[in-house]
Amino acid sequence: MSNQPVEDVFDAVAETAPEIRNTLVERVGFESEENPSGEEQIAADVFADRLLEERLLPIDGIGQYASEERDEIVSGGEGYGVAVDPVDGSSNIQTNNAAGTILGIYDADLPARGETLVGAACVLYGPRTTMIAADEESVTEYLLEDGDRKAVRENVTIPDEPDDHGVYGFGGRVPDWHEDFRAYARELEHELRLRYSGAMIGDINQVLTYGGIFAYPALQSSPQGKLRLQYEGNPIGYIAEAAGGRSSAGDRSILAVSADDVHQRVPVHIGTTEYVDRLETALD
Ligand code: FDP
Repeated sequence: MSNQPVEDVFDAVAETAPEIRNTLVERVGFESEENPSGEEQIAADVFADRLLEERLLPIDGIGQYASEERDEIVSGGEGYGVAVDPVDGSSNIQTNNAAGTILGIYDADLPARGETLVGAACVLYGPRTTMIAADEESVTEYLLEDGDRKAVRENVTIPDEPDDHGVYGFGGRVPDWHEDFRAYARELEHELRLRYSGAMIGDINQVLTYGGIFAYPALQSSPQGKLRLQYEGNPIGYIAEAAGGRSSAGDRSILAVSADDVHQRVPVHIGTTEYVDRLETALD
């Protein structure tokens, strides 16, 4: 049985995606403000955030809206909490490369553990606008056109034995990685092809298609890495696990990490089970 608020959120994202895509063309300038993580905001970040709040919060069964672009969680009554990264990979906009939108729908007050997720979705603004959406029953890839979503891949699963096409992509500067992570990356150089786009969604879509592993690991300068738990690590971890892969914060599923702050960061390792298992062994 489908979960109506979750379906309504997926519909609203499909309806909003063309407008966000247009804004990536029109609003590429920087704002004077920084977001709560201290990063520069582009006008598209702010616009997409307001649009998504306006479309998602009024949905029946949605009670809270949080996003990368604002300090406070907004309340709108009873229901699930939605945490959103309105424009993921915004630094790619300047160079005309891939960007995305990510969101997680939690059956709990935000900030919440990933184990309380009841749905998650990520939109990729590439040559085509697509959305991978997972709920408690399935993972589906949709083509988003004219405000509608059309399923193009049912039961998305991460290949568990990547052949020649398997990929890896790791964020952060190599000298800033911990030694054990660096050694693990060295091993993979012999097995997988390097793909790193600077937008998590672009890289995750490659891993979901070809198999392999994406990571933004703990850094010596930032023990929790860069990516945010509520609107990046958890939703993408949920999609990957629902697609038969694994997520890890280094020693356990990202979904098991306790949430204390809506903007907290988490080391992210996501992909084919074998590679995430090996990563955990390497970091042990
Ligand atoms: P961005 O800051 O451009 O929005 O959200 C964080 C993120 O992009 C991810 O999409 C991406 O994987 C990562 O940061 C890229 O970080 P680096 O520039 O450090 O590689």
